Amino acid sequence: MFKKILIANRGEIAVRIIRACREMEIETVAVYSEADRDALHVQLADQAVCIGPAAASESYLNMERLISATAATGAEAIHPGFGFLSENSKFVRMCQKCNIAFIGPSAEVIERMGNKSQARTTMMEAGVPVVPGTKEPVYKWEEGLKLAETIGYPVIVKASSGGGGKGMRVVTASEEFQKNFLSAQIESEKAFGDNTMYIEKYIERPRHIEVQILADQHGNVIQLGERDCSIQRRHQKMIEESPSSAINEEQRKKLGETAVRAAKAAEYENAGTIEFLLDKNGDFYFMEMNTRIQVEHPVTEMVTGLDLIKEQIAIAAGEPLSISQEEVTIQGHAIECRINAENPQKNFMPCPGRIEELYLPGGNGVRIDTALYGGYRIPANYDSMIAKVIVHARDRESAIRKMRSALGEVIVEGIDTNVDFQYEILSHPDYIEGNVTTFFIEENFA
Ligand code: MV4
Repeated sequence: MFKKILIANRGEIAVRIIRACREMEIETVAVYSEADRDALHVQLADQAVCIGPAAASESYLNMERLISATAATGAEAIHPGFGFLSENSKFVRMCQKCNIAFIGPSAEVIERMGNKSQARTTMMEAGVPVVPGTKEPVYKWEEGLKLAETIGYPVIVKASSGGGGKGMRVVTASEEFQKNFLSAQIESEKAFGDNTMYIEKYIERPRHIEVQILADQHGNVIQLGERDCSIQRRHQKMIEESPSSAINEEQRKKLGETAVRAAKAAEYENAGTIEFLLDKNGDFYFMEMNTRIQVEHPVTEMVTGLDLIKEQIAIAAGEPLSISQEEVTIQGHAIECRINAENPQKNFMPCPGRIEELYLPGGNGVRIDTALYGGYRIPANYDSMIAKVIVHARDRESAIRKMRSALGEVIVEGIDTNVDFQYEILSHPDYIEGNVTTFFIEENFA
């Protein structure tokens, strides 16, 4: 096992990783920017290294400085968390060259799944259901138009390098195709330096359902059930839960088996997520694979009793998975609400600042993942997510009640948060009934 790990991240996920390391008796090295001198992860780690100015590009995204900090402190591995360099194959290669273990999949797998058009082809060939659409990448709108006619409108044009909604356009009729294809392509060229596109049938009012995967270096691949992440706004998830109320046991079994098949086709290693779209007929289709630990991993931890960060570290150290598929059980229901420093009344404008007063709930089945403390000043340079409230109860209704109770106790003074907005969602009859799609927020809280 590793003796020392460097955590190339900040905020609640850095704290989460430090805690897992401490339980495993692994020493930790935090890195921080000049804006993060007072951050909690710096105080909790065994060692801390300043890696540059506030701008992420000069600190948390600066590969050379991260590698130097790893070498200087004698850490043997880097945990990237999520965001920042977590899905950067160049960084993985750099780690490899420097004899540092990257806690995540190989550079090749990151590239194979990062190219969404290639990922689609890989899945088609493995017999994983994908949305009807193109097999080969599309570069010219004329070529795309012909394919769109055979797929049938509405279609969705997507950038191969995309994700998170960038370089994506819905097209409802032939006359609209050219301009939408070209604007998606130009956006992709600008954002990713890649003009490779693909086209799919547009699934109307879908649900977003994803399956957690663990794969070790010994060929063991297991799935830990699904998460329903349909409650999101502008491609930012807000509430995630497990299991999904939208599928039955038969669909769940098929979904899990499909996810394992997908991970094997990708030759995956470490923790990963297979994302699916679920349509109104109950059919699901592969959408993308995420090659990192995700923000919402705690809901899977709550229903399985596993520690996904510890599993990630053990996998990277060459150990076998701690459990087999047969030993995995899903117990009860878990929900996560992301708490952001933002103002829902002002179009969710970010609201950094000093935490003047802080009280966070606890109690039976309530978990808080955060790096907040009273008096802490939230810097304006990074993501606005400041805490995750996760609850676990015997069933969905009890979990919703527990979440409302927990959110009702939260006190964060000095900044605006989305806590009340989250409470409103949890009180909405359609949410309570499980009658939601990825357009729930837009349709109900506009
Ligand atoms: C789709 C889709 C409908 N049909 N693909 C959005 C982000 C990107 N990862 C893929 N996305 C979508 N792809 C087809 N063929 C609808 C979406 C989509 C969506 C997906 C998941 C969660 C929220 C979403 C919000 C709007 C659109």
